[in-house]
Amino acid sequence: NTLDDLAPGFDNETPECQRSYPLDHFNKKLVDMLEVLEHRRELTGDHGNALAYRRAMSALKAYPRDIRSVAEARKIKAIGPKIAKLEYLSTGKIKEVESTQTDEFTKVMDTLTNIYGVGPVTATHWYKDLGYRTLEDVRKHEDLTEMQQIGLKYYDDLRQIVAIEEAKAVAAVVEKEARSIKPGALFTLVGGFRRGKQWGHDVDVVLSHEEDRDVTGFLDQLIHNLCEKGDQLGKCAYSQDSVLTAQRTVRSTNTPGFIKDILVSKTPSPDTDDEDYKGTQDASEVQQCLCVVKAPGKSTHRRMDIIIAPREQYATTVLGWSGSRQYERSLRAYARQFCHMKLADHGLFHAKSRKQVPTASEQDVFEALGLRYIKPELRNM
Ligand code: DCP
Ligand code: MG
Repeated sequence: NTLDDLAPGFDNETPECQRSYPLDHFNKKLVDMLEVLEHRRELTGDHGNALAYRRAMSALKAYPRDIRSVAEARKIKAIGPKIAKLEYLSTGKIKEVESTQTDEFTKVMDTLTNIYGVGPVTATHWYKDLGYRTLEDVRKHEDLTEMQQIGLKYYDDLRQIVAIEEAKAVAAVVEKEARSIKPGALFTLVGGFRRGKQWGHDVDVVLSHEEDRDVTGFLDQLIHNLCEKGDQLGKCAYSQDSVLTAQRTVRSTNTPGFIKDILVSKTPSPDTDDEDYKGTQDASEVQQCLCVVKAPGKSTHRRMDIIIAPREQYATTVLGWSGSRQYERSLRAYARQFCHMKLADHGLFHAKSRKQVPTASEQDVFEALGLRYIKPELRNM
């Protein structure tokens, strides 16, 4: 099942999570077009076809040369006949991609789903049932969630992409403040930047420290300091108590410091497949603060995710937040299907006994799954 005559080293039987996905690959143009189609299928609720496109894209990203013919595409297991037959391989174009780019539904859906807190289901309802077409229409909507209100408020800023230099500067503010609270704090810039991307849509960081298993106090203190301190160094509008109680369930808005608004600050809810694990030892103690920040001296607001995990859950949290989303999915599916283990942000567990497998590093996780280590730069699946 190797394609040695065409693409030496590419084997159809290699598990998805054992392939290398460099940022630059040979089939970028085709993958970009398939992404448009995949996105459109998701928007119209055609999840099965969207998944088929994602599978094909994953294989193409790992494929060691540009695909040159339908026959070649057909040899790749993840590429079904429908995708292989796309006119791209003869014309270099895909008609549906071109028509999609000028299609009103897609344009409006993009506008609406670019509001933080608005997913495809809400956007479709607004488009089809309420006839919304513009942000002005949305602003008149009476039942916007707080998250959507914040999303609208920073709409233009949050659409601007973040360069890695700014991401590092933003991350450094948090790292410094965290170390002023806990000198030995562990800190990793995760997300796309860890995978070598030069641009991203937000800044994701994961923190930990060796001391307590309960990291809520650490996160509360960090959020408090970051809400209070910023380039304006104004008086904090919130007493420490109100921040500490407010941020656990709701959010703080219009704070004078580095953190401007808090979208979510809580323990993430368990995965949907977590029903079996309720009340067992593998409850997540990972805490998160999803917020909007403004770096000192900058004028554009940025989305930032600050994640804190106890030391025992740090490696898997770093792994889980390093992405890509698709790579995480493939790794978790592998753990489930071939190792009878559950891999989550908060740890690696034996599925049956629910006992945690100690993992001090990402390497430990791959090793426990019997896998070759794939470094972050090769996880751009
Ligand atoms: N993630 C997660 N749980 C969430 C959100 C994200 O586990 N609620 C994970 C999946 C992603 C990673 O964290 O792989 C980072 O999420 P982003 O959406 O920020 O994705 P990237 O950083 O890869 O992309 P971008 O460069 O667009 O920011
Ligand atoms: Mg990111």
